[in-house]
Amino acid sequence: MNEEVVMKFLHTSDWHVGRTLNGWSLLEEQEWAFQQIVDLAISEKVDGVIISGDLYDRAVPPVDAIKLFNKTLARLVLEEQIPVYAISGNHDGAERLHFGRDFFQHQGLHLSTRLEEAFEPIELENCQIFLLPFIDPIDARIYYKDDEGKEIQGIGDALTYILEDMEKAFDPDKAHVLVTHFAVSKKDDSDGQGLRELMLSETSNTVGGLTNVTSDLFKSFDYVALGHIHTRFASPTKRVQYSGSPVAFNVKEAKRKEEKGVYILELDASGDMSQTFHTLEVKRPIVALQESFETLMSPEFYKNQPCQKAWFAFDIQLSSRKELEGINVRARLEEIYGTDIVEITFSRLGDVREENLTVDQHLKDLEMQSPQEIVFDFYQTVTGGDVLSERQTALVESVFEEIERSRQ
Ligand SMILES: [Mn+2]
Repeated sequence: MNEEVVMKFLHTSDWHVGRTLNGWSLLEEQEWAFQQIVDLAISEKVDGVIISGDLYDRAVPPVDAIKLFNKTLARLVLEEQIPVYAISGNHDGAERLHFGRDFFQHQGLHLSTRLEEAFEPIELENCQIFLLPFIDPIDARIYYKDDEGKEIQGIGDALTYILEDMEKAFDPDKAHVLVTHFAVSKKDDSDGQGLRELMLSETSNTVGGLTNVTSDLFKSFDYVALGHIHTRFASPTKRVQYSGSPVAFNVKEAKRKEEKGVYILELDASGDMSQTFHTLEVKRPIVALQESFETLMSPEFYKNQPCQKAWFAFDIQLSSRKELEGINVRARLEEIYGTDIVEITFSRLGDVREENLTVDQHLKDLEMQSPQEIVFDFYQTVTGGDVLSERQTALVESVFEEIERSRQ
């Protein structure tokens, strides 16, 4: 037993290197965050850095993104000899990231991108780390195709079998850590509704048809380092936890004004654990303002804003359509606030607002639905109440499954 040995890890996720904000590059912001993460890993003397998926924003990332990611990992792993434990997420090109895995492993960069790599844990002095990348239920069906009686419908079934197999490799004298990338709900939120609401801050097209995976599925693990949802407030428990992304990626998320950061965990062989959240400094904040044009242009208002030092998203409130006729709104705003204006929208003041709200509510309801649900509703509407047959339903599901796969 090594119960006196305490190991320290840094947990981060969803780096999305190469992400843009309405077309603006966020690389500088990301670089600033990664520098702080590496500095923290050094000053805290961690035994490893966990990155729970979505390393890149796209399967084929731009060259500048690859350079930044390479530089960050080189500093951690090669200069500082701090091991990295990482997996691919749904945004990553798993096969591309797989390149060099065997060479990197010897240097201390442990990266899993395939299901079959998840079952052999990395053995540390007092714990075992399992790296389970984001997968589709189809990957699990293929992996288990020779096992009769393993019915895999959704990701919940797949995870049940996968975790069972991992447990066979458990060393009872060590703690067990899982690094993975899925939408996991709190135990009492089994339809995932609460999670969907939080996920609206992310790309809304992955929100639908989420999950029946709840945190109790992972009860044999001492810590589950999750990625996928970009806010730590979606964490089901202290032991099944999202670190959130290190940077805010869009205006919706910026409106929540939550601080971004990473977790530092301390873990002994019996699974005793303590953790602290470390906030990361923001270089250039995203500021969302909802005001009339007149207010935005008045010095009393804008002298209290971080003009020229932030990304701005303006929702300009109008009392009539004619109000801003003949005015180059963007140019006027740029003179005061700077050229980093990522969004300008307009909304009507007064009684019209009520109406806008219901439209917003309707759009929000749509966003909350899975693509499948939207098709079913649409079918009902155009046929006057008919429901899809079993065959039609299966067809719709398979089409969306294919789209989902091609997107990864
Ligand atoms: Mn993500």
